[in-house]
Amino acid sequence: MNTVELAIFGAPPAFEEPLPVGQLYFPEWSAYEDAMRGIFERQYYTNQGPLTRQLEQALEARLGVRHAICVTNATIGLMMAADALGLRGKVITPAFSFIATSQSLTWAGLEPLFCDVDPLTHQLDPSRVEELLESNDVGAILAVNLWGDVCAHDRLLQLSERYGVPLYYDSAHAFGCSVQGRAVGNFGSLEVFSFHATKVLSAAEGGCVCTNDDQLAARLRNIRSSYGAGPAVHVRRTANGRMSEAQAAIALLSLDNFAKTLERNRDVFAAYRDTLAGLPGLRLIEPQAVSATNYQYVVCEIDTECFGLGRDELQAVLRAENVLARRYFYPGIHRCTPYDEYYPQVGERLPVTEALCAKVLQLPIGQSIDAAGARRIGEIVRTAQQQAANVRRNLGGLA
Ligand code: T4K
Repeated sequence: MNTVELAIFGAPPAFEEPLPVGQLYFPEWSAYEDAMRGIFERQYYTNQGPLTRQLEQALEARLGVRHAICVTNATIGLMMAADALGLRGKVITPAFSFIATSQSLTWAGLEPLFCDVDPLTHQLDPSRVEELLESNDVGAILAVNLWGDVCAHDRLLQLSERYGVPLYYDSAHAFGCSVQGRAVGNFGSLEVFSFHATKVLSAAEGGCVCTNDDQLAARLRNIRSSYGAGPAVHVRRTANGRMSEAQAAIALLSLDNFAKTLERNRDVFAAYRDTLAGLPGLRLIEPQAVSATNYQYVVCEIDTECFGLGRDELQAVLRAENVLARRYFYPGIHRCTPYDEYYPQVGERLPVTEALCAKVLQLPIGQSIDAAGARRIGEIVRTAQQQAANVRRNLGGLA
């Protein structure tokens, strides 16, 4: 393995252009132009247009799910889901997630009941879920399928049935994953995907709620459209969660390219795995519970003592190389506004979340990087570890 000259010591940055962490797939210009021309010619821009319907059918067929309801973004999909499920009160959910997970509950008038996660997989810990169900009046479980992996669904389902509370999923990170041949999108009462530009299937902005429950789907379709839509069913209130035709067009093109996206991600992930293998104090998180993953994120844990540098120091080293590694998720949701004010002491019962927020670092994957780039980043990380004492001195004691 090569040792490289580090930019923090004055070498030129390893990459000329900044390398972001997200997927950032965008179609070829000519395909994009054709799709936009079609929309202009039809003069039908939103409100369940032909491309949105086509996308929903393609998603239903691909996932083997009865209903795929496309929405503006996953955040509003999660808000609509909480209303469609008729939830009240406290909802068990991880604080180790993107803040949108909990914000969806707050917007729906619900209270997130933060639950700790598994230290190895980072997914919601069913034992901690059970403790919270025992000691609280709980309205639902909102689990998050993180990092192209999934939660311990069977155990969560048992708990949801035993305590009579619905189980639903924020699957913003899990499009394209499956568990023993069953596509993610078919688990729990419903699942919500994100099609944000940083996600493996992109509509630039967008999302989708999937369910096999006809009644729930009818409610979701009504909530999505301000005047209601489809068969008249009772809903508490409606919103505007509609996906535009431009978003649907991009998502359809992204879906056409999906096999290539997965192949590229697999190669990049394998290159990271090879170059980072055996590095003291660094653990690369590998999806555990899925039979197929999307490799949407490259997540590392940095153990400061063993690696010789802290996570933030390594991030500074990488930034100097134009590698925009991110600290997803930092801080934990429980330490963000307004939750830090609502629940100031909650960190005490989230020791795993607290530890992960201090040591997790996300490396680039997606369109802006190939396997050679991933190897280069791996070599930078390896060199930083080998020269940890000098790096630390140079950075001047960054935490
Ligand atoms: N649940 C979970 C578990 C989630 O992770 C998310 C979203 C949601 C729910 C909600 O889904 P949506 O409502 O968003 O559909 C990003 C994404 O905006 C967000 O979608 C994602 N999770 C989250 C994990 O990451 P930021 O604020 O960290 O992204 P941002 O804008 O800093 O972009 C990341 C990097 O990519 C930067 O270096 C800039 C670069 N970039 C970004 C965009 C959008 C580009 O170069 N071009 C671009 O177009 O949240």
